[in-house]
Amino acid sequence: DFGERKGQAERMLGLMDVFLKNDPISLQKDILHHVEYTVARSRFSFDDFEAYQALAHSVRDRLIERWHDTLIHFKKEDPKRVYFLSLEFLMGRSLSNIVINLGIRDQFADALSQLGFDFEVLAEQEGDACLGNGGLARLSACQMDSLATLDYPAVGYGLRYQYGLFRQVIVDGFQHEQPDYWLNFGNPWEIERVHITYPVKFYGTVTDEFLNGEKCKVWVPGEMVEAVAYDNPIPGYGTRNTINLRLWAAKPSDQHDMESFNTGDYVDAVVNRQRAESISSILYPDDRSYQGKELRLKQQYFFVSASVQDIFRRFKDTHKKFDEFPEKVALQLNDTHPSLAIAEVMRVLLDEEHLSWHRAWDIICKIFSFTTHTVSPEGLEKIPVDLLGNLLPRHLQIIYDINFNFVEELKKMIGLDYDRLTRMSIVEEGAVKNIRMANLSVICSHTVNGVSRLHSELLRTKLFKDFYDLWPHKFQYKTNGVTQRRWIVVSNPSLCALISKWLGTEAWIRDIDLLIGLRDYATNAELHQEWKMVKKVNKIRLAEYIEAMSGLKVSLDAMFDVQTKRIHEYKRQLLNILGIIHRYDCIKNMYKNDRKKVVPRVCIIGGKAAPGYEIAKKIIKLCHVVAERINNDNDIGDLLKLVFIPDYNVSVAEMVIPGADLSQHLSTAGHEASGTGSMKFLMNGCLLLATADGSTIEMVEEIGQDNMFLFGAKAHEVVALRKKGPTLKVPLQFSRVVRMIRDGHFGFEDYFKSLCDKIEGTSDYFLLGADFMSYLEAQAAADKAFVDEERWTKMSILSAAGSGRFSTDRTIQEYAENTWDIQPCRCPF
Ligand code: 475
Repeated sequence: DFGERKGQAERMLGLMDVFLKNDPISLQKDILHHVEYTVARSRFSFDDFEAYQALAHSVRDRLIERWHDTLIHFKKEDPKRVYFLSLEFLMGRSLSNIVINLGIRDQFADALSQLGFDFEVLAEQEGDACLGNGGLARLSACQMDSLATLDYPAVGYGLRYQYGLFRQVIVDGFQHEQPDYWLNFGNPWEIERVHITYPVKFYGTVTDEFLNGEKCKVWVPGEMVEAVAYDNPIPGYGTRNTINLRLWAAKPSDQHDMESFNTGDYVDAVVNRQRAESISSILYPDDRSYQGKELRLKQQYFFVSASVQDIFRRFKDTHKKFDEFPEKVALQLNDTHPSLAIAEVMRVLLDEEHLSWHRAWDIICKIFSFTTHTVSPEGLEKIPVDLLGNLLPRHLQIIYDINFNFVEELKKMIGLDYDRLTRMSIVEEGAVKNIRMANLSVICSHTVNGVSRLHSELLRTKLFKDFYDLWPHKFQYKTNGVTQRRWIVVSNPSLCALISKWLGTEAWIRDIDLLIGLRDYATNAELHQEWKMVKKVNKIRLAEYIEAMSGLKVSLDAMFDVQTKRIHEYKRQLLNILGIIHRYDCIKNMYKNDRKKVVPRVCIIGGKAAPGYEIAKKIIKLCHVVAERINNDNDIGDLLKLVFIPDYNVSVAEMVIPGADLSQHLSTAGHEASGTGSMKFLMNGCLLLATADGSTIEMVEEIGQDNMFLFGAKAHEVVALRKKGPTLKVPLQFSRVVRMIRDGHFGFEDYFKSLCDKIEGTSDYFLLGADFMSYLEAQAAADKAFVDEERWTKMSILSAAGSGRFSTDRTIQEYAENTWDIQPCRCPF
């Protein structure tokens, strides 16, 4: 009875206020309410962590209001949505980011201080959500922030790993990995949706059956697990819009093996069921190599299948004809990791919705876009055919069919050029037959994006040249970005306030192009004073962290020189360490008087090595033995210090980046697809010492090469240099520092032998020797600039002022306009 229901609805509304209030008393009541009833502690006795929990729940309540409103608004408007599929999201902490985006940080801080708590202290209680490895994963997180802020109707899909990226602990200078069981203390930012579940099938066989006289394929699975949705609301800044990041967790399915319960051992059967959960239990910690592991493939299909079912369910709620699908759905593949979605959508359209191949394929070609984050051919994902055929027999058939049609078409276009046909085929023949996920993605996507201009050029001329020649129109690029909300507003509040003061507005937080206005004051003495103060405050914070962590006291007058990122040979942390040894050696050999001229440095290195990556682990150990030697040399004092920051993650980055004077980005040119760490440093007014690689090339265009320290071979020179190989003359300075390591100057000479072998003679693939002199020159230029305080500060201001192009707001806008074809859909306040 409608009348009665309406009456009830009115009564319910009467019982609740329309929205939660944000005045100090309401906030305090709310926090105490959660202390007592959610955290279940007495309101007269709770500690900082419990206060954090109560605070987080009060924030969560307000977040949920907006999230509901946004979802209802999207449902009503039914716009075309983008579904962002990524196996990794590196969110870090959420509290500060959320209250800032909701515009209620100060209200909460005031309310807390009246209760005797400090907002910042409570915010530090939160652990990081590390559901990703590195650049690719943090990019997804920044892009979600921009999608919400720019009001785009977007949904993120991923996996809810129970163990995030391993914690790095250093024992005697060696990396050890410890599990990151991050859900141990609960997660207030997720909403468990016990009723949003989908069955996901694995293994089994495919049979031909007849349905209404038509032959069709039926997949009879051998295993079934349940995907349960966990929703993570992502608020935009300066808007009510709050979008959804839906992460899937695996649970045993009720439809699964009923048989064994009737026949076998009950306890064994229950234990067996529980194994289903292992699918979403752990994040793979390798950020570049593929090992053809079944569990990894299961993870990929698990999250793809659940997401695709969810997308179809939403579409079918309001639409009948699948021809409208491309008008409502854009599917973004974040690298090839989710590319099974192509075969899965095809399977659903063919086998479940019974569309013809022709109609289904037509839809596929309109909905997928693909972004690749890699440069090297070895980085491209391959799946052994046997593995795929066993786990997903129907998908393998579909991929073979797609390939057959593609190769037939290709023959018509290019003739019987077998080499080229072999290269372009989705199936790689050989001792082990493989499915090339990148070829599948390129063939089935309407757009292929690179992550910087140089990267896109390398894709067109090298990695995907054959495809570019065929379909030039498919290839675009969107230079990466980072969100200024997290990387300035959250992590550097003093700089944030300073920028707003000088620009006379906070509008730059939504409209990053306004930052350029700082250029007008690049030589203003008053700004210089305030700018230096901000840097000092952040250096103090970083110095305190270093002391607490390692006991090392560092001088605030020294240049804080930082290189933090995953450890990789191509990123050349080793070049940095060799440079540090060289600097140490020079100081040692100086007359006492000359030492006065040395610019004091605190060199900071941080980053994780993939657990199986031996060379990377040796680099970490080398850093420690060199640090041990230098830091304990009384001859050196404050002139040089070396610190390794363990367990580098998002929250550590938020503290390190604002405190850096100089940051290093040393990848051999042509190897870093984009690089995003550099953008965070740039926004924080940190000067860059870098090669002309990835996005740095575009930074030079924004801030000018006078405001950066560039060095090293250019991408086009690298190939020629490698060819020269053995005839290349390596500088004496280089041989000398390598010899110091070999001769046991820092101990462990046997252990480091293979590391030294990798960079000497013909095996110096990443050209440390060839770039060494140029690197030292750039370092000398940085020293020279640093002693001229006025010049340095001006460069620093111009770096931040020129960083606007590197906001994900720009990246996302380009994706929306040129790749996804979606419009903003703003929820009314
Ligand atoms: C690039 N991660 C950066 C960044 O576009 C670039 C690979 C396999 C499995 C798990 N993770 C990965 C990456 O490939 C990755 O992080 N790539 C990085 O993506 C964002 O800025 O140059 O190396």
